[in-house]
Amino acid sequence: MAHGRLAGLDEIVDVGRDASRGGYSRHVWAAPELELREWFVARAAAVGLDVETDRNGNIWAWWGAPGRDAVVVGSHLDSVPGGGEFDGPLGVVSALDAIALLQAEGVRPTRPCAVVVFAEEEGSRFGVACLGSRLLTGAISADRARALTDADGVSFAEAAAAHGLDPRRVGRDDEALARIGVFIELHVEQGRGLIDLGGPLAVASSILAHGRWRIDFTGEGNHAGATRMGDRRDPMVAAARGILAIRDAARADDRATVGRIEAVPGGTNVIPSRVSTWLDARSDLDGDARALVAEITARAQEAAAAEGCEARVIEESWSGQVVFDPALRDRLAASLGGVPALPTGAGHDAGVLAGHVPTAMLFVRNPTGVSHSPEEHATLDDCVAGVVALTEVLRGLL
Ligand code: HGY
Ligand code: MN
Ligand code: MN
Repeated sequence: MAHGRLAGLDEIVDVGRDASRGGYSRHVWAAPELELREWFVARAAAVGLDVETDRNGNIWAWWGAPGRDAVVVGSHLDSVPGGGEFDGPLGVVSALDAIALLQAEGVRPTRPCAVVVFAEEEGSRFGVACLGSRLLTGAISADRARALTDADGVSFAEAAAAHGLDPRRVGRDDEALARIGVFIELHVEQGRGLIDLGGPLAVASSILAHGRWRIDFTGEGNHAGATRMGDRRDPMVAAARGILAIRDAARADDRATVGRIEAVPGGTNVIPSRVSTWLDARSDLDGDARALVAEITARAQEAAAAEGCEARVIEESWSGQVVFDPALRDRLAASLGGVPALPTGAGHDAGVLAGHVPTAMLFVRNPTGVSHSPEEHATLDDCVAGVVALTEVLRGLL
């Protein structure tokens, strides 16, 4: 097995390393993500591609003239807090490498072709995953997106304006969407699917229905020393009960996670007045995911009431189940010698686009089976196999 990494990944290996969390923190329009954008522009230019940023902050690198019915391939460069090296960048680097290989073979595309980098795929800064592709397709309204705020209270509109976009022009972009004839996203696999199957590559079959909800537990802020235990309405205790209830509400095939919690005002000697928890819930079918959240809502309210508190559940985003275009999936799998099809629990820009254009995904084996963590991995051999497969797929589409 070869060691090392694809040259493109090697070039960005130190960008956005997070010394306190481990891994990488590359949030949209923060310094590391801006550096990655610059790196992408330079690397795309080196392959002879013409780069433009659309009105939602997504970057497009065109091989030849932009136009309709294009073969578009790409992924994202942002990360979760303390994320891995491959989630996003592997798809971008592989796309550029695949085009360079086709150019070296003297291939002349018969239709337009572009590499795209979607903005804020993880929603780590503004809370809504796949924000760039949701804006492009109109899956989120421009008004709602403009009003989203980051942890410092900076709105998406303000951040967009500070980075060269016109916030009045963010939103559904029918012209950009009409250019996409087919979209292919290569991605590191994020579970154990390919470990279990013992192969380096798969195509995607489906994505779980999923969404994000903020659950606000409210009680009475008070003094940690002066308030007797029996006199408290402590939303931190309500949240603790609520989180256990969330775990208990989820069945084996569901996914329910609280990965983020915020106490207000957040002092060691202060009983909080509010505790916000963020729920990420997923299930195979839309109805199952909705039923899970309804069950969680009821249990959170019960848990809150037991502590004299209240719980309010606010939906922040929703993505229905995605079944990828079966004909395209099968065509890709066959062109790669019959690789397997795998479902995934992770969301992707490909999932957003799948409702609008024929879309497919290629997965590269992750030998740790771990993702959204510094432990995420892909061997050089498997990454090379991914680039070769993507090249083959593009050859068949161009
Ligand atoms: O959250 C997700 O599933 C994705 O990685 N954005
Ligand atoms: Mn991710
Ligand atoms: Mn990703």
